[in-house]
Formats: sequence, C-alpha cells, structure tokens
Amino acid sequence: MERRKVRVIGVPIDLGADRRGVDMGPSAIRYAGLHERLKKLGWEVEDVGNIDVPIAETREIKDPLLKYLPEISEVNQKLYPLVAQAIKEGVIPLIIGGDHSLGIGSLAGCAASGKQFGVIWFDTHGDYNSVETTSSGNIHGMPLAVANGIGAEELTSIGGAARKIKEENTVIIGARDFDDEERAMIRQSGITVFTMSDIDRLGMEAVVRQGLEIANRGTHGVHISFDLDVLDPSEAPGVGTPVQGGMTYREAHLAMEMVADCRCLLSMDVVEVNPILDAQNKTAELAVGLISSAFGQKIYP
Ligand code: 4U7
Ligand code: MN
Ligand code: MN
Ligand code: MN
Repeated sequence: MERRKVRVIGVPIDLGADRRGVDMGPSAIRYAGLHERLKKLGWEVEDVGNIDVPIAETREIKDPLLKYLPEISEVNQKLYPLVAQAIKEGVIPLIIGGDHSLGIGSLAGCAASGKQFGVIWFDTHGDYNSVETTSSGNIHGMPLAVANGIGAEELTSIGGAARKIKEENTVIIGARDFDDEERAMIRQSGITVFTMSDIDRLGMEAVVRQGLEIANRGTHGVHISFDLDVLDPSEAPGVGTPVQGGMTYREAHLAMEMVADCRCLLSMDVVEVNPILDAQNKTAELAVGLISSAFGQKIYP
C-alpha cells in the first residue's frame, strides 16, 4: 500500500562543513516551493519545523579532527527519534539540511524504526572518513562510516551501539572524489559503489536499477540520502564541495523517478544546499524538483 504522508524535518546545521551557509538550506528549500509541489502530487504534508542547532559563533572547536563533535552529537540525538517515529507511523520523513552530518541521525532513526532498510547514498563523496583518516576534521565527511559503526563513540552510539546499516544493502551512486584511505575503507566495507564512470558506461537507468535491487533485497524499503553535490556544479552551484564531472539534471531526475516507481521509499535526506554559494536559489529549486520526482512527479502521468 502506498504511503501518502510526508513529514518535513528541517536540520539547519552547518557545523559539519567548512563552508558556512548550509544552515540556510532548509529555508531555501521551503522557499523554493517544497510544500506546494508535494501537495500538488497528492501528498499530505506536515512540517515540524527545524531542529534547534547551535550557532557556530557561539561554540568553539575543541578537537580539530572532529569539529563540533558535542554539538553535532546533540543535534543527531534530537533528530533520530523524529525519523524513527515518522517511519513507525507509516509517514515518510523528509529531512532537509543542512550539511550531511545529519545523516548520522537519519540513519540511526531508520534503524530505530525497527524496519529493515537499504540505503542509497547519492554523493560525489564517500562520507566514509573517521578521525583516523580525515584530512579536514569535518564530520559531514563521516556519516556513512558512523552508521556502519566506525568513528567517534559520541556518534556511533546515537540510537544504540549496533551498526545502523547493512553493507549488503548499501549503495553509493555518483562517486568521483574519495580520499585515499577512505577509498580503502569503503572497499573493505562491502558497500556497493557506482562511480560517475560506471554511470557513463552502464547508463543511469542500469545503475539505479541495480542500486535499488541491492537496497531492496530482503528489506522493507529504502532510505535515500541525496547530497546535491552529486550533480555537476553547472547544475548545482550552491554546494560547499563542488567537484567537476557530476550528474546531469536529467540523470538525477531519472534516478528520482525510478525511486518513485519502485514505491519503496521509507525516508529521504536532501542535504548540502548552500544558499550563500547559490545562484538565485537555483540549487534549492533543483532540490525541490528532485524531491518532486522522488515523490511521483511525472512529465506525462
Ligand atoms: B559531503 C572530504 F577531504 N572527503 O572528508 C572530507 F575531500 O557530505 C570531503 O559529501 C567531504 O559533502 C564531503 O572533508 C562531505 C574531503
Ligand atoms: Mn555527503
Ligand atoms: Mn558530497
Ligand atoms: Mn559538501
């Protein structure tokens, strides 16, 4: 049976990234017409507002290899029960960020819902660093590792000590910038990676079809974590860590249309929209368009 209710949860966090401004992402995404678009598609939309996030200027960095660790831990402690509760109610949580450190709480929430779930991580990056491998100390480069039990205890323990994801149901799509040690860790993890080169060779349709197959195998559904930097910077200029050679507008839409068609969406993050770096809210509007596709928008219904 298809779920028809979405719960928007804003997480205005920029403590996980070096470039300031992603804290304005939730506002920019709402301003770009999120509610109207989802309602037009027949979804009941409930918005619980934003989680309280400390302002960077009011805090200091205690550990340069785990910047703002206590604050990021606290935010994700607040996020995960909201995500778990929505899923338990049969409502799809749509978590809008904010930097990708919020993925720690959203995956902990998926796990705490009691459902078996797969994960598709649309990202240029692997987000699989730990304090041992990070060159930046930025926690938005760590959430997938944390969800797999690797990293600071203040983060891996959120929602319980157990690992939150199953590597055999976890897929990264759109990768083109892994750090060297991070790459080795991902390879060791058993997570499936589709790089931009795989997309070029196989085509987006085949990549997403296989990705969904892996994420759905033996699970109740799929959590999509969508980092806007997976698109090419020409499409998505408003991101903190742009890398050339990303997905096109059409490829990204196709991927989201396939997510809608599989009727397997349990929950979704949309992260890393940075209005300060954006061009007239282009990236936020792109984000809303992609969310609409994931929630069933068709050119010719
Ligand atoms: B994002 C990086 F070194 N790997 O760890 C790091 F290249 O959530 C980038 O995917 C992380 O945007 C990017 O700082 C995190 C860097
Ligand atoms: Mn990311
Ligand atoms: Mn990224
Ligand atoms: Mn980024």
